[in-house]
Amino acid sequence: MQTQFTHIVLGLGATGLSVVRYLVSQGIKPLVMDSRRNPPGADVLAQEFADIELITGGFDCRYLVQAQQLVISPGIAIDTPEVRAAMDMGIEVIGDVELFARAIADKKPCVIGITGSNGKTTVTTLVYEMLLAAGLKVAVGGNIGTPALDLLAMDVDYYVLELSSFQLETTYSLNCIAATCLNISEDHMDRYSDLTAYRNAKLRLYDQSRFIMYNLDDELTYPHEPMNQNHFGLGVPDGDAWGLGDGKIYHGDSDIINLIDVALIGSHNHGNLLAAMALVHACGVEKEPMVTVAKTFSGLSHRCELVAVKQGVSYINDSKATNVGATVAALEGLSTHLGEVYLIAGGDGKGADFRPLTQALSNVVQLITLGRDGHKLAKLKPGAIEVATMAEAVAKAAEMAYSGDIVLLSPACASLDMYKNFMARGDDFRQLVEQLPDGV
Ligand code: UMA
Ligand code: ADP
Repeated sequence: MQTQFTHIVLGLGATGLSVVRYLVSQGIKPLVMDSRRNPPGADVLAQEFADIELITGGFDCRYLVQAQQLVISPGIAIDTPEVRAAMDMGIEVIGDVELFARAIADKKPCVIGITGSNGKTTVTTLVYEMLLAAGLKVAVGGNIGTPALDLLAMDVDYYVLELSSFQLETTYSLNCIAATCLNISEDHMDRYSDLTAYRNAKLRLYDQSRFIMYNLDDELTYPHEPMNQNHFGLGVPDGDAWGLGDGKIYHGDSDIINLIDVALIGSHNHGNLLAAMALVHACGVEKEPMVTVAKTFSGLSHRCELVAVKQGVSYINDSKATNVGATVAALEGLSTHLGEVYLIAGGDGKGADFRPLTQALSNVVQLITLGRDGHKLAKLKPGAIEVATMAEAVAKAAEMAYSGDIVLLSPACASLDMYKNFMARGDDFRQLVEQLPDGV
């Protein structure tokens, strides 16, 4: 007779492993399933939990229909037929962040939640750094890397969570002290029927927050109905809002810092800084720790990062630009640059409509495309050059660019058709650039 399992963990990546660890710590012995033949967590599972059963290569409905709860990883679509069938039978399907929310429901630490199409990791890191600078005990996790459940062991005042739309789809009771949706632009269209469905997944965060910050410059971030809310934006702030005026960051009519003293560059990053300041302000943090971080935090690797200047040409690695909105932000940020811009783009477009890039491409003198959807991007710009490898792309750009120009890798696509992840893509770019001759 087949063993019955009350809890089934779907997916055995970083999230699945964290869920197994948590359930076992609660005295529950789950069954694990993954649709991949060789899921990445299989070795660790065998080492740490030799008695936990793993089924690979698919989701076995015979077990699913007998379970009480399925804990699903973000990489698995909730519309997967086996999962949908279980839900239709009334079986509870939740994600790791919901388990985390239930685990801390009666505890002291507060959660700050950050979502949006772009800027999540930057804002999550800024908030984390500002809370640390204020002398608080903080843990950071979620989509940024460490699964939320792996943070539970830490003794903290705040959890700062980066939340993807996938994670929010299966989260119901997070109860954040403060949260934001930074912006909404097309992403993950291979998982959503349309932009509205994607937006609705993101805005689920608002219903699970006691205070929300939306982006005045992006109507898609506005809450469906009035809430306990405030906003940030790149214009002069009204009332108690956060904004910019005469070269400074303002909270209402109090100035916080001159933009000239801010280490991050680009107007999108000024928006990120405003959001971070507003979130920590809602947690009672004073101006000084915000200013300290604003003066020193110059950005994360692979996000509009200057990797080298070769023969007067600046090479910028923006490999984390995995959607159109991020590439538009990078090109707009360079629009006042005096030299020419050479753009290397392409990869797995995740079903995106690339046309919103067209206007921003007017700042680009030469588009060089690669990857699975490179040919689609190439259609947007007359004279675009299609290449097969990053080495060819860098060589082509280096051959054409002159001193004072910029070569920007900002793919507007995921990397998975050519690389393990966006970091590997950015590292490849950087290494190729480093091999270029220095000379003048
Ligand atoms: N997969 C299968 N079958 C399965 C399970 C997964 O094919 O049964 C595939 C998925 O389609 C996906 C990959 O395996 O391509 C990884 O999925 P996963 O859910 O096992 O991923 P984890 O290793 O648990 O990592 C997840 C997040 N990954 C995704 O949402 C795809 C990580 O975000 C996150 O850091 C981690 O949990 C901890 O919370 C990564 C990401 O790409 C960085 N996120 C997307 C993004 O930022 O755009 C949303
Ligand atoms: P996420 O975690 O949402 O992917 P990151 O901070 O890692 O966000 O940045 C991802 C990409 O988006 C990078 O290319 C970065 O330059 C760009 N970016 C960062 N903030 C914003 C923003 N507010 N609006 C548009 N693009 C942004």
